[in-house]
Amino acid sequence: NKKLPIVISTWPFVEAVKAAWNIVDGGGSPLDAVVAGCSACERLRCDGSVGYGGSPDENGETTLDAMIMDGTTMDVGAVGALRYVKDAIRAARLVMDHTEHTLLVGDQASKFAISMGLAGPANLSTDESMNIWSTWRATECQPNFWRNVVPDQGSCCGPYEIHSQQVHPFRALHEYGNGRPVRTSSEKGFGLKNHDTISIVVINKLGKIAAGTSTNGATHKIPGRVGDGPIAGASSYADDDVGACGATGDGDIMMRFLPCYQVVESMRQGLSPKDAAGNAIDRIKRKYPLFVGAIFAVNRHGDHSGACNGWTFQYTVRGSGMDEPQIFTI
Ligand code: SD4
Repeated sequence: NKKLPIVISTWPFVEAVKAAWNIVDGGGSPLDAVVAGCSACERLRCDGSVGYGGSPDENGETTLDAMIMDGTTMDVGAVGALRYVKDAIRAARLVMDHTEHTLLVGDQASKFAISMGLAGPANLSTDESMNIWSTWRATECQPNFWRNVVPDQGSCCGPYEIHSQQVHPFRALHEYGNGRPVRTSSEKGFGLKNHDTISIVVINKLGKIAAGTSTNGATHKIPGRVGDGPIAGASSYADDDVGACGATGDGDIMMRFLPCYQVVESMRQGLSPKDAAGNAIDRIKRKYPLFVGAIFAVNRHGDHSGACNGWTFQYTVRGSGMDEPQIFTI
C-alpha cells in the first residue's frame, strides 16, 4: 500500500507527527511511534493542553490523563488523574507492558510510574498554570463543572450544598433565562481555550496499528475528574482489521458515546472514514447539540477523514509519499 506507513494526529501538532513518523519510517513499532509523538507534545506542552503546566483544577493542580492501544492485540494501558509525573504516555505504556490491568489512577498511578523508573515526584505546575488559576480565583471564579448544587457563599468553588429540588443559579440563568438557548455543561465547561488534546494513530507498512492520547484535561475541573483521555474507544481506538480513530473535545460528554469505538465498528460494517466520523459526531449532537468536539478516522489502508461540532477542527497527516506533514481543516 502506497499510503503506508502513516501518522495522523489531532490539531496542527506537526512536531509530534514528525517524531512519530521518524520512528515508524525507520522501522520502529507503531506503539513506539505513538509514545514518541505524545511524548513530544508532553515536552512541548502543546497549546498548554498536553503535559504539565496546563488546565489547573479548582485547587490549581495539573493532573494528566493518557492511554495507548495496540490494534494488533487490543491491549490497552492507561493512567487517569496522574499526579507528580510528567510522562503520562510513558506511564500508560508501562501499565500496558508490565501489568495485567488497563487503567491506573491518581496517587497510586504516580507511585507505579515512579517505581517503574519514570521521573518524579515532579511539580506539574508552572507560572503559567498558576496564573490561569489565580486569575480565575481572583476574577471570574465561577464553577465550570458543577450542576444542581448551590455554591457555598464563603468560597468561590466547592464545597457545595447538594440541593436536589433547586436548580443551580448558573443553570437557571442560562437554561431558562430570557428565551436564550439551552446551555449544556459542554458550553459552560469547554471554551475554545480548552482544546488541543493529542490523539494520534500510527499504521506501519505492514498494517499494524497503534493509537494513543495524552491530555491535561479540562481547565478548572473538579479535583479527581478523569476525562475521556484514558478510556479506550472514547479518545482513541485501533483495530488492525479495520482502522483507527482519534478524538479531542469535551471528554465529559464524548466519553458517554465512545465515538472512536463507534467509528471503528462503522468502518468494519463498510462505512467510509468520512461517513463513520460524521455518524459518530451526529449521534452525540442529537443529544448535545452544543457540544464541542472532533474526531478523525483512518481505515487500515490509510484513507482518512474527520468530523467536528462546535469548532473548526484541524488534524495533521504524514504518510508515505508525502514530503512534509500536511494539515487538514474540517
Ligand atoms: C478531556 N478530551 O479531558 C479532553 C480535552 C480535550 O481538546 O480533548 N481537549 O476532556
